[in-house]
Amino acid sequence: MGETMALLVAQEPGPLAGVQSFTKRIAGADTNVAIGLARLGFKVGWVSRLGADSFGSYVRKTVEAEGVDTSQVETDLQRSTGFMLKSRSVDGSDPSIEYYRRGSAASQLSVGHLSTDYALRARHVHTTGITPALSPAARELVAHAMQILRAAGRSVSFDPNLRPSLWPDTATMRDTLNDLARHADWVLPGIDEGKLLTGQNTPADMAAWYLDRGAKAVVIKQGAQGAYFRTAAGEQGHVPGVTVPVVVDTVGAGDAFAVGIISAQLEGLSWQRALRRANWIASRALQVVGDMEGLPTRAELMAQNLE
Ligand code: KDG
Repeated sequence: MGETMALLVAQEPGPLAGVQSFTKRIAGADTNVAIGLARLGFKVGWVSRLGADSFGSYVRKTVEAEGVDTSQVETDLQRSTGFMLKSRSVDGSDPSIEYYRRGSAASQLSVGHLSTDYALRARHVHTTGITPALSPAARELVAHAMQILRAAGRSVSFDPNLRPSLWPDTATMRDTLNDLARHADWVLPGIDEGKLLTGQNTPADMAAWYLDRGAKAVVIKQGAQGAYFRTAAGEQGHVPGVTVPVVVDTVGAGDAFAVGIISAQLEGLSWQRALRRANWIASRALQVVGDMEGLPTRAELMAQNLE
């Protein structure tokens, strides 16, 4: 659940103000994960809101074409679909981003948008730290979804996905996200996010911090270095990253990683294998300009023989 926007990616490198041509795509952490899981053959639904505008129908059609159920995506006749601009990076550094999403249709998401019946048809819910940044009502929706799914014995994953520009200040972002993380089974921060959120310096200490607060497993993403995991059952390990010839765009790699973790866990694989799969899927996302174009199909995943 959460906001998906139209994305205008610069066709040429350089500061956004000087760019003349953009390519249209979609962007949204939640649909990146939903689409990744759908490509691997999972049945996935997305809960959201879109404006009654061309960006809205573009987003809806793109997500639907991937096989994700959009029956719970409401159309708002008054508010617009958000959109964002993304620059073209040439050296693998993070691109610059400009949001046009304040007051968007999705910013009005609230508890009332989640049908309990629909939610409880799911085995798993994935949430990110972006949706709770949209508005207090959207924050409540995320907490509610996590709570009802967890109470029903389903699994819940949470990627803090820090977007400081969407929060009033760092302390609010940190406290709100740590509060939400208490409802998650699997917490998936990047190493820099983990430092900021927990105040700990090592992946092991960051993981312990979340395990002490109720998580069943914590995976710390370490970029090119791979990822570290630790579980409440006492398992831990590090899986090295996958080297890529050239990093085209880093945005979406964390979502691709989540696709690997969630799919592998729902298939009953070990954490070690889940991280191996996640690292590989994330490495694909790094090699394309869009946020979700690199996500593999089941056949592409099988061809890797990652087991
Ligand atoms: O994780 C990648 C997404 O966050 C991206 O597709 C959209 O940057 C985005 C945002 O803030 O919603």
